[in-house]
Amino acid sequence: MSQITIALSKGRILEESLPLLAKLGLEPAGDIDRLLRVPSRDKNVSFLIIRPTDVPTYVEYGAADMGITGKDVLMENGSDALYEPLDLNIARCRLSVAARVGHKPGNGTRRLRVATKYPEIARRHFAAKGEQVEIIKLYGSMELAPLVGLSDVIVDLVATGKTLKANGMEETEIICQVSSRIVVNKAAMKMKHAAIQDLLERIAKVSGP
Ligand code: PRT
Ligand code: MG
Repeated sequence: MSQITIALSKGRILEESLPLLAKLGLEPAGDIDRLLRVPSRDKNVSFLIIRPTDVPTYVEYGAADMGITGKDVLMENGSDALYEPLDLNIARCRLSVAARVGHKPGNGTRRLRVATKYPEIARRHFAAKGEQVEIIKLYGSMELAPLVGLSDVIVDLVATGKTLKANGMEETEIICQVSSRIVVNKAAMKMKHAAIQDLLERIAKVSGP
């Protein structure tokens, strides 16, 4: 049986990945809060615990055979080098445009300023509508930007909408729905076909819509 390395996304995706893996008897066997590399209860499977944004890189270069990360991450970074065979339907949220409540942006003469951790997704979204915008790249706390005049709108993930509401903001457009996906290295898909196919089938059974 081939050895399979799976790159897991730290944080909220990990929290929702663990119960799913547990159903397959694939719990990490080690301290996932500290270790970056953890064996599983199945001796043929081991895990890397890394940031969601790093998962595509590890899988693309074959440092991991497969991985779990958010569709937002895959859309932003372009995932042509990876197979994306499975939607896990976990860590569900949406990518939205949001603005301050009551401030309808985009009527001014200057270009709309968009603050976001997702410059590519934002650029494509507004370009598709024929809107020239100025993108301001941030690494977190996007909700702050319109409140202090850094931007007119933000493009960010929304789940319950509580964070927007707490900051006096509201969604003005939904760009797309987001959930976590399995990605697979293309060479591994060929070289370790049986093992990966078997895993994918088992995961598909426990990741209902
Ligand atoms: O390493 P990196 O910085 O990329 O990741 P991170 O440290 O931000 O990781 P983490 O744990 O936040 O997980 C990010 C991934 O979880 C995203 O890439 C999504 O695929 C997924 N996800 C699902 C979410 C949310 N739901 C979500 N609600 N990521 C972030 N949020 C934010 C949201 O933007 C808001 O600020 O959580 C806050 C609460 O949302 P509300 O709407 O419920 O208030
Ligand atoms: Mg975060």
